[in-house]
This record gives sequence, C-alpha cells and structure tokens, in this order.
Amino acid sequence: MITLYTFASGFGQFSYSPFCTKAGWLLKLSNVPWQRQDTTDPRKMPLGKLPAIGLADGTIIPDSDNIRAYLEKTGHDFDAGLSPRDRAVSRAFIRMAEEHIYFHQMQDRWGDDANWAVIRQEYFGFLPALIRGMVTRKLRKDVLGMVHKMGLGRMTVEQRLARVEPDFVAIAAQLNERAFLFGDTPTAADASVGAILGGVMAAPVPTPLSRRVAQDAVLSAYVKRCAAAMD
Ligand SMILES: N[C@@H](CCC(=O)N[C@@H](CS)C(=O)NCC(=O)O)C(=O)O
Repeated sequence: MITLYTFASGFGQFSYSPFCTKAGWLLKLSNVPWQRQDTTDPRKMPLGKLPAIGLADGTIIPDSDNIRAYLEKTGHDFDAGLSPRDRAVSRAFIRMAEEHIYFHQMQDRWGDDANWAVIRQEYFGFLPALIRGMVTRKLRKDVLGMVHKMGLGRMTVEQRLARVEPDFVAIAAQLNERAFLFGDTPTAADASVGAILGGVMAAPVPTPLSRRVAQDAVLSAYVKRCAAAMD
C-alpha cells in the first residue's frame, strides 16, 4: 500500500497544498491502493517539501511530478489517448499552473494581511504559542522574500492580476466547452491545473485574484468539476 504524505485538508480542499491535492488525485486516477498520512513537517522528506509517497519497501518518493512518473512507470498512463501534440500542450499547461499561477496564490495567502491571519492559525496553530510568533514571522519573511526576488512580490495587485489574466484565458480556451482540459475525462493536466485553480479560489478571505476565478463561470465550474471528480 502506498502512503501519501500530505499537508492536512483545509479551505474545502483535499489539502492546503495544491501539490498534495494533485498527488492525491493522481493516486486516485491510477487506481492503486493508497492511504493518506497528514503531517505538518516537510523537513523530514527527501526534498524538504510535500507531497511525497512512501512505498511498501520503505522508499520515499518526493515531488508530485516524481509521483506521477512513478505511477506511470508502474503502469498507469494519465494521458492515455492523447496525441503527442496534446501531451506537449498538457506539459505546458502543467508548468503554467505550477510555476506561475501557484506563486500568485502564494502571494495572496502569505502577503495579504487578512489571509495571513487565517493561514498563520490554520497552518501553524499546532506550534506552541511561545514560539509560534517567532517561527511564523521568519517563515513569512522567507516566503515573501522568495516571491519578491521572483518579481511577482514587487507588483501591485492590479499588475499581478494583469500578469495572470492570459493564463486564465488560456485555460478557458483550452477547455473549449469540454468538461476537462483534453475532453470528457480528467488527465494529468487537470490534476495540476484543477488543484492550483482550486487553491486560488479557496482563499480563506476573498481577494481580487480568488474573485477573478470564482466569478468566472467557466473556470469556477471547472474547479468544482475537478473537485467532484476527485471525491
Ligand atoms: N514541485 C513540488 C512543489 C511542492 C511544494 O512546493 N510544496 C510546498 C507546499 S505547496 C511545501 O512543501 N512547502 C513547505 C516548504 O517549502 O517548507 C511538487 O510538485 O511536489
């Protein structure tokens, strides 16, 4: 039995972490027996991040992309039926969601004071009150410093919305009135894009970014469809 090491569920999502949500969905799609084990400490994992999976022989495989590769190596093709060209487009959508849209969500959760107040309690409420303030201040500084170095953290909210808008337009165009990005059934791209958009929409305190997705009939219906398919 595979064990998925994941951050806990929250904000109506399989996990606070969209990458853990993605991994959970990939496991479900692959029909292998698995169980989840929630943890608050990614430092114990080989890459210091979650998700990771533990195999019966004790091997730990970190990173949602490696988890996908493992599940594919052991027999499941998430993109069965897709042409080489569609597989290439799928790869680009995954990168767009994970390496761009995700960081907008991060800036929303960690940068916006109202969201941070909720996040701090939800993510780190387990820490003893005596050290919680010190630890969370440092973590917040590190995360926001990283997004600042990327450039996103230097933008106004309006500039960030303008930067991510073409990504949302591309997702809606790719859906093209279909249920999922490549047709009637979910593929690997949906596990990434659906999880990341779901995370954006699930801001505990609505932001211009979360409203942008929630108020888009196509994108919000897609997020709900992905969540239902994962249940
Ligand atoms: N590329 C990784 C990204 C995983 C990731 O960024 N995980 C975050 C949560 S969303 C994490 O573990 N953060 C904790 C940390 O960096 O200390 C994947 O696809 O699994």
